[in-house]
Amino acid sequence: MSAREGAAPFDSGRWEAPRAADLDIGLDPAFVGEREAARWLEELRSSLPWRQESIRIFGKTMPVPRLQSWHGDPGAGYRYSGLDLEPLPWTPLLTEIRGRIEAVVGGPPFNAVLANLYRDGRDSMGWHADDEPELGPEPVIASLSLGASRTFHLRHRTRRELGRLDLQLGTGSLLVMRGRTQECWQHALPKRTGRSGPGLRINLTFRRIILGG
Ligand SMILES: O=C(O)CCC(=O)C(=O)O
Ligand SMILES: [Mn+2]
Repeated sequence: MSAREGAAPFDSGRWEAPRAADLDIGLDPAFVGEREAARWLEELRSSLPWRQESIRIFGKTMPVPRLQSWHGDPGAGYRYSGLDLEPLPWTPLLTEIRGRIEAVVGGPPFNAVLANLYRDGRDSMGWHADDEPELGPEPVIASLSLGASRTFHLRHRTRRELGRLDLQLGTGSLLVMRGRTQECWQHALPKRTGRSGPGLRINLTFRRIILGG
């Protein structure tokens, strides 16, 4: 874990903090209770203007396998996998959730959030890191999961002998990634199919965009 000024270590009773080289993550599996998580899930599902974006991969335009909504302070624009996303305004619920997360994460305020909606187990996110230049060095990403539990994979970019780390992101869980995690590791949310595949899940990743960059 990189000990940086202002970042409390992930070692209180709240956090599970798997240790590996260049990894600085903490998971609170019960950041909010099930009832509140269910209420947030339903309100976000029904009120955010969910869109299915397209990205260009190897010259082909493909819809991303999930729905998204990008919110933030004015000017907190963001390029994501070749997409230019201008932020929509904060909603009262997103502002409330942001405050609750900032109270346990500390550090400067988050100024943007990417909301992802996974309709079922066929929706997914491929291997990537949240390492866009507008996030600056050693970004802090706080990721809240609501609804169906999904497996979250992590792998080191160069040291494949470290193997894959699998985290279960259940409803109401909060995953914080910081330090060199984005620089050195990638993460993914694989499809999970099968007869009793997972249902609806919403994930909110709060970020700090460096404005005017
Ligand atoms: O849905 C998740 O848990 C992952 C989301 C993610 O990695 C992202 O939005 O960059
Ligand atoms: Mn990510």
